[in-house]
Amino acid sequence: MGLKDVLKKKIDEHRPRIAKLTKEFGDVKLGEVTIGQAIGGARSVKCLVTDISYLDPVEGIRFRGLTIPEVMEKLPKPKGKDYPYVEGFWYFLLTGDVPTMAQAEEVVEDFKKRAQVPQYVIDVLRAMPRDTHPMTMLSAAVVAMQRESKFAKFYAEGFNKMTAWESMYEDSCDLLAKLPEIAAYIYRMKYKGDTPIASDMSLDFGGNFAHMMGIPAPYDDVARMYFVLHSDHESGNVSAHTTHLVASALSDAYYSLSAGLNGLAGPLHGLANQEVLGWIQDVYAKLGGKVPTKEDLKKFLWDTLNSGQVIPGYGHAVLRKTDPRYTSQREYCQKYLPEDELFKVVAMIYDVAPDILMEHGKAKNPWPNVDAQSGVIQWFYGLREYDFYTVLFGVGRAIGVLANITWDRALGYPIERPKSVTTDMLEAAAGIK
Ligand code: FAM
Repeated sequence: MGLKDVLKKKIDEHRPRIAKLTKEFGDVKLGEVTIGQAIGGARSVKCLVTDISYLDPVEGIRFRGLTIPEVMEKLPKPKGKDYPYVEGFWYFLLTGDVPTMAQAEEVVEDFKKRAQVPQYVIDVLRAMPRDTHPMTMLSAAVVAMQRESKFAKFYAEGFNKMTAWESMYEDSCDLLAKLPEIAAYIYRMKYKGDTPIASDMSLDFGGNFAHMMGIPAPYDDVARMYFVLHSDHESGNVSAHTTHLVASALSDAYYSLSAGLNGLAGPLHGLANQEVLGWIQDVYAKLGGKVPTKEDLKKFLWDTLNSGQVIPGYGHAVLRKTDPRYTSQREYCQKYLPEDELFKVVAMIYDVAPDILMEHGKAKNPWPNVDAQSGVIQWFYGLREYDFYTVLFGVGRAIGVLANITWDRALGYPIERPKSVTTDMLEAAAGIK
């Protein structure tokens, strides 16, 4: 059975569970909402459902029940490589089943048929001023392709709720398969003297991306690792939630992903990774252009905090321990770039920052998040244009959010519509008016 057939079987099995919960247990309470949560970004309010990933505050992310090390170990990998096929991971996120090598390779071949980027998308990118942020280019390229949407066509020709997921699935595969070329085209056009590299259809998602970026192995494995690590972080984060919200209006995958990417482009979300690397280099430069002593670094971190700034790459809205996505990248660095000076600074920050943040006493989570490490690896392999880092995050994030909106359509989730209240109402609820 191919991916779509396996998915159909899973969807048929899952639908009665949602129907039963809605019909018989719809009034069961999951929690209550405080004034603090209503004002404070709905933090921890349980009002979203996804089975693609779950973020435990202590354990970190699990994809379809597997931890990051388990995913890296169990999923099929290209011959001689350390990290799994992105295509096999897509299979896994959609179905919850670890694919066999044959199943993963079937998706690799399927993606090759879908990968060609229409010329008009290239024309759109070329028409934009070269100093446009690469995230703007990525988002524009995605929404420009909306005319290709099979879901939009399906809707226009007579919508059927039971089969709507099929065209959402087709759009999601089409879109995902094209993202490596779009991202690499933006990179080569913008930063490498307008020298795009043609796609090599003999390669998988990660391999072809590295090839089109013009960065030799093991960057293909870095790309696979990076895309898997950034794919999903349950549904409440800005990029995932935005994609889901827009799709809930029956907007297609192109509209929805483009919107999600716009959220990812914010400095408190995906853009943080470019900021973290800038800060680490600043630490390095200000402390003499060499790996500092622990004492000097401690003083620098205290000065940062005392001047009212945050320690970039540390803290998280949900997590309460070291982000396993950080650990995974740290292990990569320990294996492949242990002598790199920037990595040594990053490792030393990890040694001293948590204690300092605990003593400082503000941050609920003194441990590093995914962004504390990722720029260092990209920098090491010659990808030094910080602005582009969020695009890499965006290609990875697309895997998770597209799997989610395919399932949203399969389970017939309705248009999202939380309720707002006025400040007067909050004051009345608080008993002060
Ligand atoms: N350094 C210093 N102070 C920090 C801190 C840090 N790394 N993280 C949090 N705090 C402070 C925070 O500013 C707040 O202070 P005020 O009460 O004065 O406003 C207090 O601790 C409580 O914040 P929190 O509840 O622990 O964190 P939030 O859930 O509000 O915010 C983050 C979460 C990630 C925005 C925050 O920890 C932060 O600004 N970290 C540094 C920037 C960063 O690494 N961003 C990457 C986010 C990443 F996960 C992603 O989405 N890509």
